[in-house]
Amino acid sequence: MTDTAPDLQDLLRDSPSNWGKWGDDDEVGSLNYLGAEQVLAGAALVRSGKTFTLQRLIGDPKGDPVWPGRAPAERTQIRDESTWDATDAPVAPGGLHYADDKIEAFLQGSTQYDALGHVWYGGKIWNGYDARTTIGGLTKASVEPIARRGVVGRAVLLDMARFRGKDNLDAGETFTHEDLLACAEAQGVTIEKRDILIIRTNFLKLFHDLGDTFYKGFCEPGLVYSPELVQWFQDMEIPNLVTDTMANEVTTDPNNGVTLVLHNALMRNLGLAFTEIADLEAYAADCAQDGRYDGFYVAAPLKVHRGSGSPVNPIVIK
Ligand code: UVW
Repeated sequence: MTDTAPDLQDLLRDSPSNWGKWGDDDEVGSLNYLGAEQVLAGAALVRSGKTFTLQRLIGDPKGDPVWPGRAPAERTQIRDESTWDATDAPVAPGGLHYADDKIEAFLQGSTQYDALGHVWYGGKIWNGYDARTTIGGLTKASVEPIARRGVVGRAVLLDMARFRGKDNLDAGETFTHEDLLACAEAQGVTIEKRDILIIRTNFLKLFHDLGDTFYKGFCEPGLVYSPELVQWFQDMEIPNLVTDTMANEVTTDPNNGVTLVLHNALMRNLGLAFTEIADLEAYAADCAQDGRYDGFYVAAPLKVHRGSGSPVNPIVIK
């Protein structure tokens, strides 16, 4: 926070809230907007059978982009053919050999769903639960209820990089809901109520292009807070925001100096699910080629007890 940055409690004092809307015990928030009608509308978009997986590779030989303070996943080989070079190697009847490995990973260190209780201010997380329910692992609004439910519906890709005629958006570059609408119009697609929004910036291309200097003055591009933007998300009943950046929004709001305002205005207050670090390249190239920017989206993070997030490999089917 800069010296002059307002407190989130003051900035978002009059911001809309969905706390209590789906009951006092709700833990999946705006995903409640995705009912049978939305699933069927999404499924009805399947025409070509083309599928696109949106997860970035874990253990990319070129490196895995992670939010500052997190480390990329480390995979360790536990057993492989060399295990059986040892004289005390395990012997299975029939001569079975096998490979085993494990990863040590931040649950938010790859393409991921955030739990609704992942961020907060003022001592309260989503739905008004006490922030102390996060201590030692989330007992409220963890990623587990999202994982149990799954996320299925109509998705619209908004290719902001192509719309702005760029390979990738620049550090700190912002856009608003009005820009999303202009992008949709240029792409010939309509954003409907309860759509899952997928936004492409291709910013993380720079992680590999720039190497060590990538994190200097770190500020991702993305959506920027305004009361009108929050109200638009509320009116449109958007259940899920998916982007190819680490945090789905401009890191530091250029208008007020606050970090990750929308995590709070959209996730904490409205209950919007956030999906981050998606790989949208093959999918976006196909949309640009066939001109179809809507598709059937299916995703489920892993069922991690008390987890504040979880890796995911969403699929879009056209
Ligand atoms: C933070 O909110 C710090 O991280 P993420 O971008 O994973 O939501």
